[in-house]
Amino acid sequence: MLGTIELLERHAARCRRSVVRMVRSSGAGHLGGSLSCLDIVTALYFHAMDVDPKNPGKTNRDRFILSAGHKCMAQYAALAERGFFDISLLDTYGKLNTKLPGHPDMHKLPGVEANTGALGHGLSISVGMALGLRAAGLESRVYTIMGDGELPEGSNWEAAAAAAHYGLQNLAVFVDDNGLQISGRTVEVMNMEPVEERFSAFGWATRSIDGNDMSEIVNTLGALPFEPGKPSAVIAHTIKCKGLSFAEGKMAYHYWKPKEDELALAELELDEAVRLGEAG
Ligand SMILES: Cc1ncc(C[n+]2csc(CCOP(=O)(O)OP(=O)(O)O)c2C)c(N)n1
Ligand SMILES: [Mg+2]
Repeated sequence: MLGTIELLERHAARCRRSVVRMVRSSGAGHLGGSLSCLDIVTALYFHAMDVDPKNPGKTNRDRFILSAGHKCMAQYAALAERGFFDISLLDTYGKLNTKLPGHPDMHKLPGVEANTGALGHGLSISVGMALGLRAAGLESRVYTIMGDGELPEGSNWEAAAAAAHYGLQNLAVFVDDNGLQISGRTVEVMNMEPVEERFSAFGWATRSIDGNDMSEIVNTLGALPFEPGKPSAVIAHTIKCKGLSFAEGKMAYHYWKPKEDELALAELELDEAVRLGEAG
């Protein structure tokens, strides 16, 4: 029988394949960041979060905020895999009047909690939600994914201060620290290191992990909140484009508009990963 980690890895392999399916349908997409955060997104939807695909608006659900909204192919893939909608809807990604636009829209797709894509707003939204859940007496958590490239946005640090001030232990942030953003290495575009110490100095409880290692992700989720009365920040070291050998760690694949031969190569590689997962 498969254990938790193997099952989650199987879901992640299928979700990676779904990401490339969306790129096939629309012709392009934010590949790199979607693949780097995908293991975390998978663990959230299949291990950590109390959500109900049949009742996506239930009051006591956990909330997921994808602050770096351009990574939404990861969320769409996980929502489809979890049964929020039929997987064929993925083929409408990025098309006119789709429920799956290039940045997530809460008014179009059940399961999406906020409209994101303008970087630097997700943490503020998350703080408000965490405060609201606590005020309502609910045990629900807010899980937020940020990109390392959005950390320089000043609004994040107002939100970080507020989260600590209000002792929001029901808030957990994952920084998808893939070392790259749209135009170069994050430390060269705007150096925010040391990121973990920065959150810690703002009053958060912190951890650093390998954000593409399912065991580490699951252990980390099991340890939340890291300290009572504090928000938790996970600096998740990841690889941009994780899972596609020819693209891993390369800035050129931030936004991917593939030629047919490269797309076919990607499909072959990810089909094989799915097959291996199913065989395991
Ligand atoms: C306010 C704002 N400024 C600029 C952009 C354009 N933009 C889209 S993705 C991106 C890079 C983000 O880097 P990161 O958060 O590290 O994401 P990843 O590396 O995972 O793709 C930028 C600058 C934006 N979406 N919003
Ligand atoms: Mg990045």
